[in-house]
Amino acid sequence: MMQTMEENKERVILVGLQLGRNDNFDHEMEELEALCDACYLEPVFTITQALDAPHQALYIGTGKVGEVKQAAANMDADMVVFDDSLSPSQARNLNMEIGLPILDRTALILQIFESRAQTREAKLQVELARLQYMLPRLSGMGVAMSRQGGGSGSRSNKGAGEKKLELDRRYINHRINECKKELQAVKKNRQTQRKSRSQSAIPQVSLVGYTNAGKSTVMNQMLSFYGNPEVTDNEHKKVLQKDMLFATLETTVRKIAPPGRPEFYLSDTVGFIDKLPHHLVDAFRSTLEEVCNADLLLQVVDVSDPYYREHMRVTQETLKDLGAGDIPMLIVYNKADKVPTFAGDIPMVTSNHIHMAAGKGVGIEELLQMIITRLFPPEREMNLMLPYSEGSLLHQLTEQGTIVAQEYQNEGVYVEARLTVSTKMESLWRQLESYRLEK
Ligand SMILES: Nc1nc2c(ncn2[C@@H]2O[C@H](COP(=O)(O)OP(=O)(O)OP(=O)(O)O)[C@@H](O)[C@H]2O)c(=O)[nH]1
Ligand SMILES: [Mg+2]
Repeated sequence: MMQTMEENKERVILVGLQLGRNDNFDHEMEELEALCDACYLEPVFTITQALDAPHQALYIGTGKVGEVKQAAANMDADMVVFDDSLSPSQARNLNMEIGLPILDRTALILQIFESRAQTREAKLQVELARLQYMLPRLSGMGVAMSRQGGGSGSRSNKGAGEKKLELDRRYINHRINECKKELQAVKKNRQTQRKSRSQSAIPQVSLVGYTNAGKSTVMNQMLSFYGNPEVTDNEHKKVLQKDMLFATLETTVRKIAPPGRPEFYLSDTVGFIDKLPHHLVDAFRSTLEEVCNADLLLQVVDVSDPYYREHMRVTQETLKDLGAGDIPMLIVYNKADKVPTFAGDIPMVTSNHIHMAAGKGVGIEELLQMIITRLFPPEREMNLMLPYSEGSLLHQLTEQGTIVAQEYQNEGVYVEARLTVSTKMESLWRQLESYRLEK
């Protein structure tokens, strides 16, 4: 089966444009190859150009277009793949100049998402993103078609092509609305499930990070070590982990219940990538809502990837985009077994990061301990005499701590309370200090 896939691979020319001083360019080109691979396309030749700004009509310079055309003929290529997103008119011009189908990075990512989508929701989300991607590109095609139809462009005298374009556009808009409506319904259902989870007071932890970093592997190891003992089939609760881009497209939430220790929910979701098309981010917003509602994020990083810092930057930016930029986070430097300097010395733990190897089951216990310390910081008791003028301080303590006993006396309010010892509470501890009865 795989054999035939290999044989049928379409041959593509890769074209990359290095803009200004882009240090990340090599990485982007390598990633483009990996994206092609995931789409069963075989890169047979690469052409790059350095420019200060993309050519407005053709993205690359006119001379380069000739070079691409020549290379495509020499290498018997089926398509040309560009490294960034092309504007609809650039794609159309390039197609006319080169005479082969033109794909850009966005189209590749859409295609991968389409082939991976399993659930109704994921399928709808990808379809929505695809339709939104097509809409402006349709009009590009329409210009050519309306010329064929001989239409002048005036309202009363439309060419056949232009009429067809309008019908296509109407159909796409109609389908966009249908997708949105269906998604709304699916979303409601999931929100109800999430509501019951968030009301249960069990904290929620979300795995996030660049695609292929090992998020699903961490999830599966947590399930193997500490899956919910109430369900006997933790094996069935596992998610797909695989060495490919975007193995995961759905959000999965599982309960982690380590014996004798507090439980929490852990969610695994779609990974991020540089220049993730914004239609896709928008379309997957509801899938990613789980992330926005988390009490703690675990950012999984493939520390063996030479570009892992770049991946962390992209992850941080995407989280910010989603409105999850301020949620507390632990950094999981995964695949440390592949880095010679760490290999003999894992797991390695500090207060907010860990070097581990989820794939080898190394560091899972340590990671669990870090999560629990973060989610359930230790509490200390205190006795206070708060003057009546400190009403707002008492209010803060009621909100953020636990009041064990409280009595209104002449000199003020006598309070016995518990408050967590954590950096978040530092300022409150400081303000309460002078009213404590015993230190
Ligand atoms: N060497 C090594 N490989 C690992 C480790 N953890 C995960 N892997 C491998 O890395 C690949 C990707 O793992 P996944 O868990 O599917 O990655 P993911 O972050 O869920 O990826 P997407 O769902 O595609 O975004 C798989 O082939 C894993 O077996 C590790 O600690 N060491
Ligand atoms: Mg995954």
